[in-house]
Amino acid sequence: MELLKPHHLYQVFIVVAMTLNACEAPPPPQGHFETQTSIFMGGQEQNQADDEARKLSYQSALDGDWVLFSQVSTCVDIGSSLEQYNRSLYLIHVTQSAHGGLTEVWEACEIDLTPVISVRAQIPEALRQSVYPLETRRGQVVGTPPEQRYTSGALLELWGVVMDEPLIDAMPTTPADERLFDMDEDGEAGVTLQIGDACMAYMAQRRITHYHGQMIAPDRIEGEALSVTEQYIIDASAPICKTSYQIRSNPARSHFSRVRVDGRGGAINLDINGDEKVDCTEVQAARNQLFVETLILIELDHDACSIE
Ligand SMILES: [Ca+2]
Ligand SMILES: [Ca+2]
Repeated sequence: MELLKPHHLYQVFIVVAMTLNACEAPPPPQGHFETQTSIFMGGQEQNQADDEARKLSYQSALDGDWVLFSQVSTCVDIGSSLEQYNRSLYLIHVTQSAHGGLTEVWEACEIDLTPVISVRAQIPEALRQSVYPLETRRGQVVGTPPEQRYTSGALLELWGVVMDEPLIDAMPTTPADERLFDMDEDGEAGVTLQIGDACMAYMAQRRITHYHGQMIAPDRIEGEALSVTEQYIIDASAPICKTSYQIRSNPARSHFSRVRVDGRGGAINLDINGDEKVDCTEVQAARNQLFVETLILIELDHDACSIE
């Protein structure tokens, strides 16, 4: 990686904090997971014999609870071009209509941003709770198992700003914009993002994502994440965190994997406490089973963000 001048380091802090998107070409879908058996049986209580006997079956609809792991690449242009990943874990409750229309409620259980030059931006819990859950109503599933394709509705993640037409309207560009509001209720405009140990940025963000994929197993969908993020820094706790920077979407390196987690059709069942629903606590308790040993993280590659 190219060396950055010291003043660039702080610029990076800010960008990292703000950037919630992704940059490059993921391997083919099957490459992200090991075999189905190892994924869904590995950490469960069933013994090896049960695992081998376990069969997955296609359901008549996607209804139920799913976990989606999203790896979205964004290119950050600060002197040189750097790649940053937003790796988010969503818990999604799906209702499917007879024609395949999908209503999906998205809870963000985790939002992790990769560090930029060793500085990591963090999403405070107050921010996360103020934004989610979100609902999309324009998703769709088409085709007949096992040849089914999925598209999500536009997942509109608006932080600290309201819009009449979120897909179309321009982002605020001045602190006086009346669409900005103290969404996380901390007394500061917009939402507050922690930028390493350096400072807090008070900002607004719009992230629009469409997930397009195909079912590769009765309990699994994989595909691409088409995502664009825009940010507006309203203010900051220190001047160094108040500068805005250019970021670029990078769909070629943005990917998602999604698994059913409600036990239907032989899928893993994360409803540990038996209350007929899956929550983020249960998802996070099973986090290692779901992804760490089976999912290939797309590694940062700053060269993938270079502009020839
Ligand atoms: Ca605020
Ligand atoms: Ca439960």
